[in-house]
Amino acid sequence: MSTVLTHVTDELQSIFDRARSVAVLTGAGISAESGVPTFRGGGDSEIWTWRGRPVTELSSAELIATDPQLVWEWFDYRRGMLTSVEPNAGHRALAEWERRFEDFTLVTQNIDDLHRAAGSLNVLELHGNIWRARCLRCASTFEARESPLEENPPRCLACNGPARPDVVLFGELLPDGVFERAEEAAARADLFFVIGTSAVVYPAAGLPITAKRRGARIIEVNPEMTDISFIADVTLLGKAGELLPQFLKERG
Ligand code: BV8
Ligand code: ZN
Repeated sequence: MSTVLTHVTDELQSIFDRARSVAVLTGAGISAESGVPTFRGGGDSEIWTWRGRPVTELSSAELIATDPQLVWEWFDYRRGMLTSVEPNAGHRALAEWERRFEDFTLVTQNIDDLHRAAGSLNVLELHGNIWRARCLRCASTFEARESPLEENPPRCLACNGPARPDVVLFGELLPDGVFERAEEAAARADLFFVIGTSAVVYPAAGLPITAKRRGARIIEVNPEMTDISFIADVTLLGKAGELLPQFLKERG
């Protein structure tokens, strides 16, 4: 069972300062303080629904095969929300951590691009990116930032074919290579942070388990206990935007 703390103690700080290889897995919770809805809204509250349908149905391989225009309307709605949000102190702290450690890997389940907007340079996006589209005809990908969409579906810049969101939907495989690189980082980490995720979606949620098995110390950052708390050495109970910057504070 993990030690539950509500702030960064001197002992936790020295574990952080001594770490040689750090990996971080983030989920929707790290964007919550930017005003982006999470999928499960915290606690065991209902999963996020839109037009009466749950995210697991709206973001699914099944629905994009049967109703791609509805899936684009759902992503257009979410893109519309993201045009007015900024990264928060939690995102910015992780961008600073990247500069502090010789071996640092940031893995995110989020598709909101906020880590990159906060200055993180090397981000492994397990589930793709809401601002990128992929052509169904020639498979080329391109930035599609207009919000709202001018055309549904957007047309490929190369061949004018119909495009889909370049996002991994439920029931779809992750992009080649990304998960393998994330697993390598988890396997060599001596310190692994699990931040803002309910850890129910696989294969992402398997990364802290790999890290633990290979000897990493696991620190969870979340206002509530989760499915992964049982393998955490420490659960920092609280908000990422308040807790992550504490690791960067100069200590007297
Ligand atoms: C795969 C992009 C192999 C889209 C996402 C039955 C049918 C079909 C599939 C499955 C099935 N059963 C299991 C599966 C596999 C499935 C899965 O795991 N399903 C779950 C629901 C059980 N996985 C897949 O399908 C994956 N692919 O398995 O491929 C395969 C292929 C074909 C056939 C068979 C096998 C692909 C999964 C990727 C799906 N795409 N995102 C989109 O964004 O719309 S997943 C999406 O949901 C997110 O990316 C993320 O991964 C997940 C949401 O989880 P969280 O990020 O954790 O968010 P959540 O709201 O749950 O939690 C937020 C947390 O933050 C909370 O704990 C809260 O307390 C905390 N918090 C709140 N505020 C703060 C905070 N923390 C810190 N600070 C705060 N301020
Ligand atoms: Zn094309």
